[in-house]
Amino acid sequence: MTIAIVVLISGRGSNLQSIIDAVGRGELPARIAAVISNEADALGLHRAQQAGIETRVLSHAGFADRNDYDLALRDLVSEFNPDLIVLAGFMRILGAQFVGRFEGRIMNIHPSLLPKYRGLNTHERALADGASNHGASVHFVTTNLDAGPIIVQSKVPIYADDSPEILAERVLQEEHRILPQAIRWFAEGRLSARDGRVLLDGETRPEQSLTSHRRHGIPN
Ligand code: NHR
Ligand code: GAR
Repeated sequence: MTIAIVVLISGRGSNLQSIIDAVGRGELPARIAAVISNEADALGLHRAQQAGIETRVLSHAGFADRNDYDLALRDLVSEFNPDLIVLAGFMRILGAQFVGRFEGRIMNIHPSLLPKYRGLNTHERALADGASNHGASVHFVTTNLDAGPIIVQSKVPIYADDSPEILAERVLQEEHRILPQAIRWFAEGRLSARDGRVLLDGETRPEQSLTSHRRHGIPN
């Protein structure tokens, strides 16, 4: 069985690329039915086209309110009959009209160790706090922003001389690993969201299932 995925993006699309590559290597029993961006100039749209994937742009700018955009996006996504919707650097908050339609079938990659640093500018905030580690989370999307049940996380160290950009790059490498991993579990029918919890192989997922980051191949 191959599942159909719709990927929502807003920009660079490196996480999208990690999915395209995993599908290309035969690691995901999935096909990307469409890539949809709310930004017309998103680099990720070119990545999709290169891979022969259908693209659509639905700009939020033309809509009077969030609800109208949600409805339009819901209808556009529905045209592709996806089994799973992946937010991969998608920068618009989605409301109940959208989320309700696809309950338990939307996942997001977020650049922090949730529940820490929901929302935006996570790397700056982790550095400002003097945190010693940071990371990325894949979670199911609910109407509570960045608060849906966590599927998988990966932790990276923060070093004294880190800039937000260097830290973002370290986190991004982990994103590119855990997002395809989570999609693979879903595509294999091993992963679901039930009653606000994540089930993997029939077992409740521990809320913080951390994998450790290795720098230059040396375990820390
Ligand atoms: N929607 C719901 N309902 N739940 C989530 O968990 C969502 C979501 C939509 C996007 C991604 C999220 C992230 O991983 C995400 C998770 C955008 C904003 C934001 O404030 C915050 C979090 C995330 C995405 N967006 C501004 C807005 O007004 C716009 C910012 C901009 O355009 O630059 O929507 O971080
Ligand atoms: C990624 O770091 C992703 O986690 C983050 O934006 C970047 C997108 O990169 N997502 C958010 O901040 C969502 N609000 P990409 O376009 O190269 O995948």
